[in-house]
Amino acid sequence: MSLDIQHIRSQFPILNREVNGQSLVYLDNGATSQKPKVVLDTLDTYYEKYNANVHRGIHTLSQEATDLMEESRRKIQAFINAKHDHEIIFTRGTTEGINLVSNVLRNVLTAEDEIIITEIEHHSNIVPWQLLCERTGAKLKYIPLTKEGILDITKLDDLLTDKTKLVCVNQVSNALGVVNPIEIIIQKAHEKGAWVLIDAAQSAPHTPIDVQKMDCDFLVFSGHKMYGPTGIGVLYGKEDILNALPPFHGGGEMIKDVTMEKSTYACLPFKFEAGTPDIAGIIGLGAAVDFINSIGIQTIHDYEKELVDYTIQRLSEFEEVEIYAKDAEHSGAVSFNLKFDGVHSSDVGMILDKKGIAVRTGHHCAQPIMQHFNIPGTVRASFAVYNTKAEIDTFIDGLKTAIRMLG
Ligand code: 7TS
Repeated sequence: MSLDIQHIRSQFPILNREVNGQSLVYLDNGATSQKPKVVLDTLDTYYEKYNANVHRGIHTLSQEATDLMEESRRKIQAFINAKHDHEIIFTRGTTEGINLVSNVLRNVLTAEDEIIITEIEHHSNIVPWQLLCERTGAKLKYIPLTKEGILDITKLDDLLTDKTKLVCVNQVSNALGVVNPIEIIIQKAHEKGAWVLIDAAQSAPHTPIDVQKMDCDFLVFSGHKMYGPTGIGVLYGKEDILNALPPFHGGGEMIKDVTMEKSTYACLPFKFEAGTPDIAGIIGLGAAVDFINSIGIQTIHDYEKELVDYTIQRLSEFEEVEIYAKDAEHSGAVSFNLKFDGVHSSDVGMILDKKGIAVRTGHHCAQPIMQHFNIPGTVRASFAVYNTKAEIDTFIDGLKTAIRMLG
C-alpha cells in the first residue's frame, strides 16, 4: 500500500491539537469526520470571492456561485455514478433526505401498503417511517437480527408481499459497523415491485458507490461524515420516480409558475430544493469529493479495512472485551463493551478521553439494536483515512488502563 498517511494527516489541521495534554486520537468518525484544508479553504474562498444567491441573478457573482454549485452537483453525480445530475438533490443531511422521501409519500401510500425496514437502523431510518405509517395507516415491518447481531435475511421472503411499497436499509450499520447485504435486498424487493431506499451515511465515506449498478431507487448520505461541511447532504433518486412524486417544501426556486390559485413546479432537481440552499456547504462538499478522489475511494476502503481488521485483532486479545457481530464483515467501525457488571460504555469513553482518545459511547441513535443485545450502549471506534495503526495501539493502551481501573 503506497498511501502516504503522514501527508494525508498534514492536510487536517485539527489533528495537530492536544486533548487533555495528549495528542488527539480521533476515532469518532462515524459521528463526523474531520475536514481537510482544501474544504476549509473552499468555504473561505466562496465567501471571500463568490458569495451571491444562486439561480436568480443575471449578475456575474450570482452566475459564478451558480456555476460552482452546479459543478459540485456533477462531482457528486460522478462520485455515486448517477445517470443524471438532476437526480442529485441537496438536503441538510441523511436525516432530511429520509424525511423528504417519507413526507412526499404521505399522499402516495395508503392503509393497504407496507414498508419494510430493519432492526439495525439508525433512528433517522426508523422514526420517519413510523410517522408515515401513523399518518397513512400503512404497516411497518422489520427484518430481524440473528443472535450475533447481523440481519437475518432468511426472513425477508416472508416479510415481502405484494403490499410492500418500500424497503429501507442502511448499507453499513453505524452502531456495529456491519456491512448489510443490500444487493440481495434490492433484488428481492424489486421482484415484488417495491422501491428501495439505501441509507449510505456510513458507507459513502468508506466504499465505492455505483447507484446504477446497485439499482437502488433512493440513496441518502451526509457530507459531514465524508470530510465535507456539516448541514449538507444528498438525496439521490431515480429520475422517473422523483418526477412522479409531489414536492416536499414549497417556496422559492421550486416553482415554474405561481398564481393566487395554484402553482406549477420546476423540473428536477429544483422541484425538491425550495429556498436558498447551503451554497457554501454544497461547494465545500464538492471539495470533499475532490479530496476523496485525490486518494481514491477504493484505496481508502482497502486501507480502512486494514485498520478495522487490526482493531478487531487487537481487541480480541482481551477476554474482558465483547466485540459485537465480531465475525461479520465490518466497514469503518467496531463496537464493543467490557464484560464487567455495572460498567457503562461511557465509563470507558471517559477514561479514553482523559488520554486524548475520542470514541463514541451509548446507544448511537440505534436503540433497537441495543434492545436486541439487552445493553444500554456500546463503545464504538470508527475510522477515517487519516487514522493509523499507531493510533489504534494508543487506543488499546488506553483500553488496558480502563480494564485495570474498572475491572
Ligand atoms: N443514518 C446512519 C446510518 C447514520 O450513521 C447517521 C448518523 C444518520 C443516518 C443521520 O445522519 P445525519 O447526518 O442526518 O445526522 N450517525 C451518527 C453516529 O453514528 N454518531 O453520530 C451520528
